[in-house]
Amino acid sequence: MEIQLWRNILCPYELAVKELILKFEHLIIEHKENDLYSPIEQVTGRVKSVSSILEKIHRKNIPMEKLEQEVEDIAGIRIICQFEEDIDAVASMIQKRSDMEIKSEKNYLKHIKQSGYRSYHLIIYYTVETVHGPKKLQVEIQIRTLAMNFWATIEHSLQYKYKGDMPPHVTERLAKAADAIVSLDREMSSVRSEIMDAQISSQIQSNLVADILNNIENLYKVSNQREVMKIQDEFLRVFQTKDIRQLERFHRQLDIIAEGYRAQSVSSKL
Ligand code: 0O2
Repeated sequence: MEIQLWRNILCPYELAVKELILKFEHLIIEHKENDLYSPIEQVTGRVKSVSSILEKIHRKNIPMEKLEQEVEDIAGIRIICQFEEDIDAVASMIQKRSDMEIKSEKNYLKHIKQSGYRSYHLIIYYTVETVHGPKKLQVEIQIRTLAMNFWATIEHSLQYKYKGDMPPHVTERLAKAADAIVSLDREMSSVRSEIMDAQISSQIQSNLVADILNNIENLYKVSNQREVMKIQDEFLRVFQTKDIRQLERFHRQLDIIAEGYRAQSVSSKL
């Protein structure tokens, strides 16, 4: 197969990976802007390398003409969550979307691999627009916690190092580490609601501050500068109290002041 042909094959998958990363990252932003906890912590993606594709089709005896049909992970997205409970939330978010159609799932959380590997895999159909028209592709989405990802990354490197011939003492250590990861995920889940509350509060504060500063900036353009300086000093004082209720009160008062200026400017235009 010529190099040019590989480029033609892989190009739409590159587009799919870019689009999907953007879409999942945007979901994180939307959650944060709406003061909601995001079940997605990070998103990464990759297009499988040609050598990895060749190795897979050789290992699974896949004919070249069936490559795109049978190699389901040419495009791969990895979604990292903080807690095990978030994995289900992400899977059902994907299920409800109209731009992604689930083909199959592999639940390595319920059915842990012999290596100790845990992750939730979905194969989806996703359509990209190319110069030749729409193209429906398969994409593998791996959903796992930060802890599961830590383990899988290390184990993947060791698999690469030992090329399928891992010494028993390394396998044993990895199995022990996998057990420790199960305990860690369980432990973190038990404090999930506390951690979520803390993260949501910090997000609310950050959104409030951004809103207040935006309002102050707008006021600066239309009102008396000395007055705006006083408002800014008051904001800094309230901010230093670290009391979210005071910050919310200040935000409401500022909204009323800004509304007053808006009404004034409308009536002066009439
Ligand atoms: P890469 O570099 O991530 O692309 P197979 O590919 O034959 O192993 P299958 O049926 O195609 O298996 O899909 P499966 O089992 O869902 O695995 C696909 C991907 O899951 C793998 O891709 C890995 O990324 C990950 N994975 C599966 N099992 C393990 C494991 O035991 N340890 C680690 N670290 N990762 C695993 P690739 O192609 O192997 O690698």
